[in-house]
Amino acid sequence: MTTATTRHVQANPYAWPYNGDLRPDNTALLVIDMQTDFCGIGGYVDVMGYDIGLTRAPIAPLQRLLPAMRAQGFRIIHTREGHRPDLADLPANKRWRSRQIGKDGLGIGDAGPCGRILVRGEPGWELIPELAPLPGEVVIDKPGKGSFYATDLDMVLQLAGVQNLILAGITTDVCVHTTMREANDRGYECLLLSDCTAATDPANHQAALNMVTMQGGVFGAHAPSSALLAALD
Ligand code: C5J
Repeated sequence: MTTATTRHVQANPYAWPYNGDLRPDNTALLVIDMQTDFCGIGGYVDVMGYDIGLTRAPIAPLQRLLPAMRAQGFRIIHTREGHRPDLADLPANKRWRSRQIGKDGLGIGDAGPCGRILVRGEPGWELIPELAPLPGEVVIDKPGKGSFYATDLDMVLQLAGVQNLILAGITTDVCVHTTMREANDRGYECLLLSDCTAATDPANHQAALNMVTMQGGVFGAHAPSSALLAALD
């Protein structure tokens, strides 16, 4: 489809979106799992021994991007990974694997420095205050890595008429990539923001970006947030 006015982000491997139809009415920004457990002191990623300086890198670019997108009326949706306090939605293998690396064998559901790890309602599970949702912005609670699995995200996007999905948050190689793949299979036109995402391993971040661009953009495209801001200007 072509529209009277077309707008593109200079992205890799193609100018995004493919049809140039980029509007607040048909485009949402999905901010994935910017929770203390993934980027705060004493959270899950910290307990696992990873450098939270890496997973905190998207905060500053997102603090620049969010006001610009909100000012133009773009829909902002946030996600949180987490489990019910009784852990009824935590697969045994996910719990077992999470205990293989954590300090003192701590894993998902166990009490850590920020409360029970990745359990809904605990301090570590909260979205970080620097990127707190505004009133009225949808927050999706997800038990898995993908944001579509066992959530109403697809329904929320469909009812809002969203066709283009811009992905930000952490971690690039796990929850962001899983979500991008899920979204791609559902027909959403996806853009991953390279500086508004991060992984616990910079090589994995780069590999995740490379995977997006295979086969002419098999999952969509990626670009720095500066390219998106330039397109919205
Ligand atoms: C992980 C996520 N890495 N949000 N979750 O376990 O990427």
